[in-house]
Amino acid sequence: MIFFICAHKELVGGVRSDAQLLRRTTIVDQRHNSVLLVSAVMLLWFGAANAGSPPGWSLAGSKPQAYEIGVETASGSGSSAFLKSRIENTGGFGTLMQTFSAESYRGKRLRMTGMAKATDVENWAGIWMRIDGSDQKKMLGFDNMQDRPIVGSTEWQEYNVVLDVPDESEAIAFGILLVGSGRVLVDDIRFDEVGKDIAETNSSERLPVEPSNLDFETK
Ligand SMILES: [Ca+2]
Repeated sequence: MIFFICAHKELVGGVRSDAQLLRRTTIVDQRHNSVLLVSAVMLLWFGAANAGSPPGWSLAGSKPQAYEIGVETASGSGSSAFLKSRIENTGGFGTLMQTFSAESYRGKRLRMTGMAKATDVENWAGIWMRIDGSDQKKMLGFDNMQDRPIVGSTEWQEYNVVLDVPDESEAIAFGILLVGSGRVLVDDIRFDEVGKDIAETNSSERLPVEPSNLDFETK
């Protein structure tokens, strides 16, 4: 739980600084548009990794300076985003994230689905979603896959996070996080309203419907 609270504060702090950085970077990028275009065309053919925030996304976390985000384009299979460590001992986590209004999803159960691929993830990684109210100290919902982490090296695989969006929700933050060193790719994220028959993945909310094994006879 301590990690959850720390993560929340760091993520909120990281967004503001990154938004400012992004604005500055955009101005510089416009000056070098022609150079970037030529480079992009040359690299695209072989598959390229372009450093810098994908539009709409930012880098945050407890140690964002230890991580790098960007877009990777593989020949024939489109673009995905990467989040990777810049150093071996990161001393924390980095996340590729964005935030949007909860307005369209209030009172609904929301499932986030994303494709992810891990390479040499030393500690763990996961896709995550957080539901925020007007009081930023209190999360209304949060799941970062800590109880079902992505570890080591994996092929492309689909992952889900399911959370209720209470009526008092203001914002929905989401992304992919990487704790420690390694590299993750993420792509094709989508959000769907689901019924109450689909269980929430928020571990603290996932309580059994009934008490069980009260006579201790279950083997
Ligand atoms: Ca894609």
